[in-house]
Amino acid sequence: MTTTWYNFNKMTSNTSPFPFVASASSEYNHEYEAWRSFNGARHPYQQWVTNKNDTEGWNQIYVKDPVLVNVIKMCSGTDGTHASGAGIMPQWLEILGSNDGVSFESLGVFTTPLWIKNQEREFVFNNKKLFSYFRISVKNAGATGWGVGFDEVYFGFNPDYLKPENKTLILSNDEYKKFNYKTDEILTYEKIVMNLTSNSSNGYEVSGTTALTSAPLFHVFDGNNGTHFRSNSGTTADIILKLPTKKRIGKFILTPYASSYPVKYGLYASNDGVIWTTLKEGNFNSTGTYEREQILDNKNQYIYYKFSALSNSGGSYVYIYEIEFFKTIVEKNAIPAHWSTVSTALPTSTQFLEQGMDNLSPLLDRKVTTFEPMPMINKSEILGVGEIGKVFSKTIDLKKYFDIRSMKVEVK
Ligand SMILES: [Ca+2]
Ligand SMILES: [Ca+2]
Repeated sequence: MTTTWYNFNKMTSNTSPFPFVASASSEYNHEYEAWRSFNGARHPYQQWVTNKNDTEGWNQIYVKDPVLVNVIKMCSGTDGTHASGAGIMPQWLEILGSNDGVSFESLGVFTTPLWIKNQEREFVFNNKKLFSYFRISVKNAGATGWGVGFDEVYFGFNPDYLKPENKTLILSNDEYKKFNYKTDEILTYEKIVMNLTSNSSNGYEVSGTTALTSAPLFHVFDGNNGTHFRSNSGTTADIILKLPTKKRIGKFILTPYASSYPVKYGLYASNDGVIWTTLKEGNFNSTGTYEREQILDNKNQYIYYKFSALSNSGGSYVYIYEIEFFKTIVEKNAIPAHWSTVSTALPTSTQFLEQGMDNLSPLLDRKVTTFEPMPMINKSEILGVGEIGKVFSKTIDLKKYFDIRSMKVEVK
């Protein structure tokens, strides 16, 4: 299901519109107040930043009616090079919720790579509680002459992000078993250090589109963000890298030149240099000279990888500073769904509550109580002809089942 984003990002001051209130640990100056991170607009002068040189702080919003939030989207500004733009963004953040603005509960802690301009990152956390205050605590390494902050944060809810409670305890073949959901594999990435000094060096081979003599192909693999490749002519380019040995490449980062950089791109893999498998195709949708990181859904090892610039941002060349490839390392394998044995003996009540059922208290709590005396109604008219006596009745409907332990009838 898609994420529902709450309509909080409409603030025009720290206290408007009513009843929203934004506040922060500190504010750089009147152009960088707390509310500017909840105003739906992006830098310049549309973001919150702490006091100069602070490396940590917090910003919070009060939204009055408690809501369920389990994802935030944090955005950087439109300024990529200036410290006030991407430079103020946090490398560590904690999301907290509160209903009194005093006592806060931690909902999630994250670390992030460095930010680039115009970037949006979503942070998902497992929260089932409603809150009316949301605080984002942030830290960074310190942007020269600036503090730490963020341009915009949106708050959302997605039911898919709610982790199911595992209450699957069953008795099967004299064993108490529970169901274990599928887990994803955990991947990390390790940079392949190439530091090429020619198109054929260190065991690597680079080929592709004809390059300008002063800006050869291997410049994108020389580990230097100041040296670039420039195609001789044309708005497309191919750069083919042959590795010394097969590797599972799972990520690449492209550092584009300031102009004529790739916009539409493809990343392909091959083991013979003839038949190519598409690993990813897409568009770099922002401008400027910064890194563009792409994760690849690649489960195989290949010896050839090809980056193709399928269109460029203008001009009749393709310029690229650097392409870094990263090898995938599987930290933890995926585990398929399965049943596991919890106990061969009758589980304890704690095990039942944790793994087999919800606590039904107070719904089914039992207590002994005494009703107020109730007068009965004379129903003697139901007696048939010739029958002698008196009949009294009273109907009690408590809308639920209960035991009658004793009953006392008094006749007055
Ligand atoms: Ca903003
Ligand atoms: Ca380079």
